[in-house]
Amino acid sequence: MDLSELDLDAARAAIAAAATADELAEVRKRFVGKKGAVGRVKESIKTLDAADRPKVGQAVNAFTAAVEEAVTAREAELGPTGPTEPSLDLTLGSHGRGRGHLHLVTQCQRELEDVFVSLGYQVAEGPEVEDDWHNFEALNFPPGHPARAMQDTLYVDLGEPEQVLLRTHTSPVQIRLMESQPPPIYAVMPGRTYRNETVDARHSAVFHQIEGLAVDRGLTFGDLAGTLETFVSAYFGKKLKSRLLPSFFPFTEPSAEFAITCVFCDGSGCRVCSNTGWIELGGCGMIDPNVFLAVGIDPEVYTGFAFGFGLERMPMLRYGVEPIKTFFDNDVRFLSRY
Ligand code: FA5
Repeated sequence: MDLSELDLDAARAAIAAAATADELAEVRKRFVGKKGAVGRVKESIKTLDAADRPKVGQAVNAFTAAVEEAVTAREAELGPTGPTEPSLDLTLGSHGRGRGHLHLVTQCQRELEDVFVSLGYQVAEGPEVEDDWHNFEALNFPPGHPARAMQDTLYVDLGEPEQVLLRTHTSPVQIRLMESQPPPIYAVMPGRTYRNETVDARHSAVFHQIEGLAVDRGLTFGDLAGTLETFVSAYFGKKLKSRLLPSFFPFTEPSAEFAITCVFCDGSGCRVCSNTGWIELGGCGMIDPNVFLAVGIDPEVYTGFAFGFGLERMPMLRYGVEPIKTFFDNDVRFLSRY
């Protein structure tokens, strides 16, 4: 872990020296990009003791915010195309050359990753084409288990029949993490997921989830509820009403469903929430001992919790975007608005 990489004076000097928008974008990447200083420090957070992670996470967030602020100020000085030599202006009409920006789902993903990094979590990813072991069996869905029918699976025509599939949720990344590192583990795992599902106002066949996993000694359902509250209020503010209801997932026991009041009807019932007044954000629960046994973790020593939330549903509720297909239509009016 080399915190000297987060050198704000050096970043500010480089930003001030950038003479064009392209140079500025390069400098930004060098300091806060995935492969830049921030990316490297975030990557090495997982090597730290759990107790040291929040401090480093907060340092990363403070550094990122200060660099972004300096970049925005420099962008304003340079203008959209950088300083220009006096020349003949051949621009037609008043259409400027707009800059692109991150998609709303990516913005939401990054915002949530930052919340969890500041809680000491690592960010991990897994493959979208999965095998049956990671997507189902290690998660305590044995072959023929009726709960498999809850996830309308799209199979890939590879290898043995029905052994390779497009992952139906981000939970297989939990298995990959637990197979590859010993506890304590605190991780979030965002990514794209696929289901052979009928599209409606809040369901899509391709969507994103963000998974959370914590494995340590002595974790309880109270830790899970507190973590959910922290991240939901960080994204939505404290105003929304939420509820946890008993539910079932083969890989958690007890399991719960987390929902917040439908913002489209204020809880009175509408098309988007199927007249229930609530929109489910995700499922959660305490890791089932069978899952620990499948990955070689001793359930007598460790406990853990996990959750998996639909990513699109968060900006849907924060900004009142519906139906969910709006996120995938690529209508430039939607893209440029958020
Ligand atoms: C799961 O996918 C579990 N893996 C969640 C979980 C993780 C439970 C860890 C316990 C521990 P579920 O099928 O309910 O659960 O999906 C979770 C969330 O994904 C839903 O609440 C919803 O917000 C989102 N989601 C599910 N299907 C769709 C869909 N077709 N379109 C958009 N979002 C969806």
